[in-house]
Amino acid sequence: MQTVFPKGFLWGGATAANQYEGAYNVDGKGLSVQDVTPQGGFGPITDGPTPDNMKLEGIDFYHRYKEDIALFAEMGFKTYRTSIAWTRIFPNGDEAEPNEAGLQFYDDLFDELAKYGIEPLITLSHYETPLHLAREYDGWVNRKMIGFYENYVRTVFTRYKDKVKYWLTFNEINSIIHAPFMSGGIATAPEKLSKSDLYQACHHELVASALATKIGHEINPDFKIGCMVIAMPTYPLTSHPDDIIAVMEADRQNFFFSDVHVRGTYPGYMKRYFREHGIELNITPEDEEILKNTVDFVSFSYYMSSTETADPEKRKAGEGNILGGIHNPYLEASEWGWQIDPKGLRVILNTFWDRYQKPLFIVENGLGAVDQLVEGEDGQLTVNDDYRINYLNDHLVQVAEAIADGVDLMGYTTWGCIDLVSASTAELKKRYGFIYVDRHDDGSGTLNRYKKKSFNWYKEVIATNGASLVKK
Ligand code: BGP
Repeated sequence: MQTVFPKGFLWGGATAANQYEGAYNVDGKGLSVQDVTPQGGFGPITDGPTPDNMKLEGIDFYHRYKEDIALFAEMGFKTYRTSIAWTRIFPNGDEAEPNEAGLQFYDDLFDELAKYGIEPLITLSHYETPLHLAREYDGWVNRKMIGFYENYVRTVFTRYKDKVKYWLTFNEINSIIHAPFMSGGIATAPEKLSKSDLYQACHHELVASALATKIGHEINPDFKIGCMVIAMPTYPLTSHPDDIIAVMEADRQNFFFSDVHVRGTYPGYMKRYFREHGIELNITPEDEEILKNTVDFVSFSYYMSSTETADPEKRKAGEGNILGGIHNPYLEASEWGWQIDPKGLRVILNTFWDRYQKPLFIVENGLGAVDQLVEGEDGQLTVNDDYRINYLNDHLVQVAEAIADGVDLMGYTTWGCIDLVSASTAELKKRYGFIYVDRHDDGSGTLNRYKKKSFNWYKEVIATNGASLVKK
């Protein structure tokens, strides 16, 4: 295929500290909300860390990062997305002074990436709220969180100002609506959480995000700071006008977050939603000023589209994707029931571009699947993951279509470029990587790394800047 990917396109992979670093209590690290959710972000909360929690050890990236980064470099990564674990820097979250050992770890990690010319892309908060802040303050419901987050981001921006250029403020900030504990550190049970408290928490995160953008630009004007949202284009089940309105309203629950980040002010449709749902928010004039610090780019994860209808009967009948919506009869689904829709990626890229005219960055996309480790032709253990290659190829072909449409896209990082623990289910058997990690849900495994077939496939895609992709 003739490539349309621009020169300097940031090809790479994405991870998050809590899903792969392990070493959950090493070198002064504090506990985060992940250490008490052994069944994933939607599951029950335990009193403390339990041995069945696969995230405690992760894939031990903390001790193996040099070996893993060498493999990323071999694939030709131009960028690498990971998060800083807030609890390595501020173990409880409300301390005045940071933990030096935590800061040193990320210094070493960024130095290692620099050795290979790989540009770090750093998420400041990826579902890793310090547990103490969840328990003591009810997480982002509490306004004090803005100050704790400010202290944390100021510390890491200052420390890494010459090592990191690309930053994301909150991973999938709109997920707080679906998973208040994992995403917002909100300890109040969802059924007891009022809508006012939930949207107040959203507001606090939005203010904190804008404040981080402001502080970051003051510390280093060259920083590029983006928001990060779950992108999910919504389709109508039928052409009935009521279904079209249902789509518009569903979309707005997601667009709300990127609209505020890009426009620096609350959209009218959200003010109406608050009014009509009895949601009263405490928004100060200072908050309104801070929100005016808008992002440099919009980044997002893309796994699925969603389908909506206004018909309650059809709604009941059709179970859809993890984040709602109903079943789309035209799409197939992954083994975890996530409906696969490469063209939806072209749709959402165009939608965001038309809406914002801001550079975009796809920072997550990929297929979670069960992999089988087998002996390859060269005698080495490998995984013949043609299903993953097909999935990524088909999505990237649609990315190319969007670029041809005129979308300004900075880069593409596949999710879980090395196998890691799932966010939604905390399973290891849901694998996304180009690199297989020998670790299993019962805790067994050598932690050895093996290249899957997709490893060389992706290497070729990067080396040819997309020319090796196959348009079917
Ligand atoms: C996103 C999260 C990631 C990641 C991914 C895949 O929502 O930002 O942390 O895990 O989804 O989801 P899962 O791990 O549940 O398959």
